[in-house]
Amino acid sequence: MTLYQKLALPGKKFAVLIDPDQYTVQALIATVYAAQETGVNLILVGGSLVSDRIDATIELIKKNTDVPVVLFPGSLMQLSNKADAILLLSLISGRNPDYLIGNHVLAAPFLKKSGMEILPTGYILVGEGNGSAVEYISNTRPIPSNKHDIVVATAIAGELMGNQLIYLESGSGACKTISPELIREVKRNISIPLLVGGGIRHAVQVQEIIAAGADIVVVGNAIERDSKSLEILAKAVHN
Ligand code: 1GP
Repeated sequence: MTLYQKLALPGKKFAVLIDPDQYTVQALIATVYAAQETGVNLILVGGSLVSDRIDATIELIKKNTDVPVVLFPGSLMQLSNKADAILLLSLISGRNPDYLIGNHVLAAPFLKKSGMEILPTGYILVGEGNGSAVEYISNTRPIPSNKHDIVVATAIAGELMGNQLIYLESGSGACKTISPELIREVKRNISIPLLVGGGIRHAVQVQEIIAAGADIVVVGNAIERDSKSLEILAKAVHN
């Protein structure tokens, strides 16, 4: 069974995002063990700016767990063929051609050769334009969070264009997570799995996001800051 087929199976999934720069080797191994123990479904690896070698981080993770490792590349510098799969992100909330096709062309020969599973993902940045790292680095504007109709239309377009996943992103460390109302509306209008991430810190937020229809909840920052939250948030997803 491919990873995508597993992701599309019924049941809520929990993805932990590892930004290699934010972990010591020891902390990374501890987090990976905790991920394995608590039934984390995916480990995403990436960040807006990464100075550490992605390959080494992925190899270390894979040595310590069999949880699938998926690249979540912030740029072409974060490509690796060591992961199980890659979120091939199209930043469809934005209008920067590099993040819609340019980088994909540059990466395509490498990705084809890598043999990794490719997960085409419509990536939708939502927020008030308060300067998230994704917004700044990608040089795109997010869709304002009260413009539900535009977010929904963007998600529908993402699916119609052949993406296999839709990712609603409010930006790493965001003060406001994607609202349950917006998740509900997007979910009602698409038939592919929906990832939601950005600013999720508490179990109650996870429960609301899951209840609204998210299929995969992504958490990075909260776990970097406090390793105990991994267990609490994983329970909130799976219970
Ligand atoms: C960022 O959605 C992810 O791309 C995770 O966000 O780091 O705020 O959990 P956090």
